[in-house]
Amino acid sequence: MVDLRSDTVTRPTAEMRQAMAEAEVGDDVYREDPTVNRLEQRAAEILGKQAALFVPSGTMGNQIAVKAHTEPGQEVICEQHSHIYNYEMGMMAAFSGCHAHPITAAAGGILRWDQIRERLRPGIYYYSRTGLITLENTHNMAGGTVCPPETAQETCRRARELGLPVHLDGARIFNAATALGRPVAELAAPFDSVMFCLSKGLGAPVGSLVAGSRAFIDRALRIRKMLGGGMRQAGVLAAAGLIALEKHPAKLIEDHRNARFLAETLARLPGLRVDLVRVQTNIVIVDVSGSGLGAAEFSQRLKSLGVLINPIDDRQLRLVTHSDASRQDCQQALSAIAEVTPGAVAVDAAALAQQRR
Ligand code: TLP
Repeated sequence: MVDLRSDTVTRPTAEMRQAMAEAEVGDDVYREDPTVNRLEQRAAEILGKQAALFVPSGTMGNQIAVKAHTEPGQEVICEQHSHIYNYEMGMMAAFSGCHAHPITAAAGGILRWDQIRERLRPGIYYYSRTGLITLENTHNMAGGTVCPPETAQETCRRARELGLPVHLDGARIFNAATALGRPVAELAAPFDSVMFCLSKGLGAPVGSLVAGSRAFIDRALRIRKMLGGGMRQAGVLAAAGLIALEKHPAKLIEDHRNARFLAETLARLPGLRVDLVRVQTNIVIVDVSGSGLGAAEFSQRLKSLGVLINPIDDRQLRLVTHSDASRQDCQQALSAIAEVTPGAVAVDAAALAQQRR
């Protein structure tokens, strides 16, 4: 099977498995796991923050940040198609007692300060107060788009002037940094807190980190425990995470090239539409409605040809490249897509690849 459902599907490398087997461990609830401590320290250094905390998932990392920054009854500003709003089971309400104030950004999913400013609540006592602003970089459902650093900087600067914290869902911040050719620390710098995932493009089997000030992480530690996220000998997981952090950022460029290759080839197939401007990292969203098939049916047919690609709505599929999907796997996926697309000319993906070299 070629699996382009997500970059979460990667298996740990041999090097990760060996490091996991040999990891020095202790009880992390007592903060005595040396490998977890090392991972947290490295993550904080790379992000340029005072401290970081290892958490089992990106969802937990985001929700810890919401709880740490807010009080019940407040509003959290987020983008309409963001992960924190759509795919975290309403946890900001269920756990933090906050409600989401979603704002629809333009097609690229990039929220700008002028849009946010209009939605801030005035300081009248009977309004629900804005407690937190969240941004997402890269923006998953907009197609892995990168937030321009100046846009994020402006939002954070203006929010700080008003005493409002800003959290970054940076599940794929390393992809953003790769696309921009800038250090991750520079993209993380303006934010009060940042969550990033080891288990996506960085290839680790489990885990994410939240990073911020020492005081924020002290609060986050307590909240992680409230959620049952104290993980004891978690060094076996952190060991893989350390390799992900040191070795995998350099590999992301390959995932981005593969996504570009997929997108450009798909854009030439009759019946399919891809917005190439939005293909900036490792995600490709393709509208298959012109093929006469719905996205679910399209996905089912691909599965029968050995290719896994998920629909994200009735019309669109999302393809995500990662370190376990080679250029050849992408070519195989393209051939299957060409076969499923009625009226599509057969695509010789290999020949196309040759042309591009
Ligand atoms: N994204 C997953 C799915 O849940 C959609 C994926 O396959 O892309 N923030 C962003 C931007 C994400 O894309 C995800 C996961 C998360 C947070 C949550 O991370 P996990 O799955 O570790 O809880």
